[in-house]
Amino acid sequence: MKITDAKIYLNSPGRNYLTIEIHTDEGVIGLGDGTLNGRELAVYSYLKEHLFPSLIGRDPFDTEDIWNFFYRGAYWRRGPVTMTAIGAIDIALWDIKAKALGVPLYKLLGGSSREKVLVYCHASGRDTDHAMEEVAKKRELGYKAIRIQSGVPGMESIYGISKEKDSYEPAKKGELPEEESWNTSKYLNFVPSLFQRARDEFGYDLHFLHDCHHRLTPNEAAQLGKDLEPYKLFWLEDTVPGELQEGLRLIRQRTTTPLAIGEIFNTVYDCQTLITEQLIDYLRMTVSHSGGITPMMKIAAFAAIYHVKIGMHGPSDVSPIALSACLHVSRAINNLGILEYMGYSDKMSEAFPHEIHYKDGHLYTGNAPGLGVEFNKDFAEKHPYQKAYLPINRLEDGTMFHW
Ligand code: GCO
Ligand code: MG
Repeated sequence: MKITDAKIYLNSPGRNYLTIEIHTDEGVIGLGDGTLNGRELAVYSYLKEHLFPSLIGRDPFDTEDIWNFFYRGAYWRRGPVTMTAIGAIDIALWDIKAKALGVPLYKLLGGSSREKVLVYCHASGRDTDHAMEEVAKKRELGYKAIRIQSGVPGMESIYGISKEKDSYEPAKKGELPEEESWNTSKYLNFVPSLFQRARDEFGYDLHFLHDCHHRLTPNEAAQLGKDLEPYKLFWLEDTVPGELQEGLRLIRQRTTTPLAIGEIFNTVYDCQTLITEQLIDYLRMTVSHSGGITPMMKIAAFAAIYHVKIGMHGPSDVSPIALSACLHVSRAINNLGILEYMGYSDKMSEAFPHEIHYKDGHLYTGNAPGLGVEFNKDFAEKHPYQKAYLPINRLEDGTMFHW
């Protein structure tokens, strides 16, 4: 089998998604997702100008060599743009392999370790009362694990909360990023009361999660982790910025609240210390931003040796193509923790008809060969790309801060 063509599409059926198709001489077409929220055009040109030309004539079954060709062969390694571009191609090649062999993708990744994959959804409230209403709604839908975010008294805006809607999409359309502001003390004083209320109202049967979105120092994170210990979180996510792996050592020594991090990592070199020193409980790297299925399977196996479980990032800023790749990997690996799932609108499912199926707190793959996702180009092309950016964040005195 030989690759004959590679095509790229950037559409916005609700939000911007970058989709690729890899064509073969046997008529099998593989789909990949290269969406990188707010940086889509950089991935677009990296793929089109620098990677696609080298694909033509290659055997799509040679995923290991093709991956290494793009990773090692560029000389300039790593980084979210590069790794997301390589990831899109790798996902599409695995889709081709599974389609050509007539099996769902997980069958090529070690087969089924479980029939269904535990997922967590989001409950986002403008204040505690609203957050509790959202938790109740999600529990009604059968979710067993719920991430709770809430507006904080005295703060204008915060990660995870939309002023207008119950759901939250962080990227805002426009030519420039929006600005938010932040106050760590107000946040730290508030969050424990949110989870106390959640446990008082819902008991201990549901799993609760929380995302700090990289805004704390290690000591602040340790304080929060200790304050939250009575409420038995499933995990506390992204406490500190992810670049400094040693930071997690300080947090780990001081709290037993389980720690998760990794959505902005793109190679194993972002987390090898976190894994080998067992500084985290859950690694949140996602397939498309980490160079694809080829490296993700290796990273999962490496993490398994050190008792670290995989809890992949799967928000709506990956399309159903990448989410399906995460789902098949999650079904196959032994050390699954959980998978993030926000669902897709009807419009999105029309653009990407898919077999991903939610029931009673879990996601199911289908049995179609490959990823089980299609791309409805005609529909998607009616919704052209619109520039959108993630916000930036400043402290209340104007100092530039982490978003
Ligand atoms: C999560 C993430 C997202 C990110 C988003 C940025 O845990 O789902 O933190 O909400 O903010 O992926 O594009
Ligand atoms: Mg997060």
